[in-house]
Amino acid sequence: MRDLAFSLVRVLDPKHKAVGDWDPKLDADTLRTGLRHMMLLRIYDDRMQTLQRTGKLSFYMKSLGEEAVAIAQGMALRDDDILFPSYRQPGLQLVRGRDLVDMMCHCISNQRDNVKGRQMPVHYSWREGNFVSISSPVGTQFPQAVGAAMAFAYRGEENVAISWVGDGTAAEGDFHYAINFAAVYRAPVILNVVNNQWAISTHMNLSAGGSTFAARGIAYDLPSIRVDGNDFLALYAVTQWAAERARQGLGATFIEVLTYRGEAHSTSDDPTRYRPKDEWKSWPLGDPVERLKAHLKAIGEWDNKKHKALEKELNELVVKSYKKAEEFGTLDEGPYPPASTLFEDVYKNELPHLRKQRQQLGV
Ligand SMILES: Cc1ncc(C[n+]2csc(CCOP(=O)(O)OP(=O)(O)O)c2C)c(N)n1
Ligand SMILES: [Mg+2]
Repeated sequence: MRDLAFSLVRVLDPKHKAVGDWDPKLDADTLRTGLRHMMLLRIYDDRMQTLQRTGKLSFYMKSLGEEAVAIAQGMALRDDDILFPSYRQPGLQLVRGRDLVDMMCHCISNQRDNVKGRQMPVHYSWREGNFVSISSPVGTQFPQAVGAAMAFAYRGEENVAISWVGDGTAAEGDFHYAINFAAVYRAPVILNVVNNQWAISTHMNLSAGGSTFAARGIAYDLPSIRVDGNDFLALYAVTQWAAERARQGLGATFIEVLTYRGEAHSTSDDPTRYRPKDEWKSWPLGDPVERLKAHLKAIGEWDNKKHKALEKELNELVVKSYKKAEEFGTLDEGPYPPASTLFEDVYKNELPHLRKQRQQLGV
């Protein structure tokens, strides 16, 4: 399979038909579900970014242009497979049916925030969905996913662990520790590098080292595949293949997901300082939402009227969810989680210096 690390797996052709060996042959309902999740993610992102700009959230990060990554890859897995995402795959929660109100309460850091205001917005955590907390230091999730996969294997369980890091993060030590252990122990894990061309303002040329990211997996003797990250069907097929391999005890797969970060890195970034405005509209691999929509239309399973109606429905859902979320507190006025929660949930027994700090706070 060596060539797969240097080429590009694609299923959707220029006429929006599904072609080739990798066609996962999904039924129209599954495709429509994928489209719905991707559209919801985009609408949710737009609304949340606007709320940040009007002072209702402290910070936000969009997934624009990368919606297929979390949605297609998430849909190709089982709900009991464990997810170790970066901040760029919040869409996994939509696949697993998380309540939008809970996601919003987390971003506002209000009383219903399940991480009690201790994390930055977009650093979701959702135990019931097997969605492991996002960590700000990039890359820590990669070795954690390998460890979780090794635990599944020791216990004789069929589950798979999956993780994502960015192109910039692939220059971290954690990346190499993870793929080394994944290969040596044949861990049932899927390790993805989402090459969205940018690490904040640093272009991926500075971390790629002149070859593809997928090529790195070969050095570790891992099956390594480079896939079109804006092609819902290709992403689904490659992930399904990797998950089946892992479940059969054949070990880890390494995937480079080729895509483009459509928006700023975060609300603290201004990309017009380092790249042309709207550059993502010229990305040769197109827009993942538009491509799946065009495919559904090409096979006679979708039309513009249905699309408009769905857009309206999802817009209303997001607006309604935000109104509900605000009932549990706003960034400006609270109520917030009580200060005493700062000292809970980490240590089983209170440590002396923390007791002192808690007493100083008077909580
Ligand atoms: C260990 C560490 N170093 C630096 C940072 C600051 N930082 C946050 S995101 C980021 C860029 C990551 O880029 P990439 O891995 O390509 O992911 P993307 O944002 O493109 O999804 C950097 C440098 C950090 N959070 N953690
Ligand atoms: Mg990147």
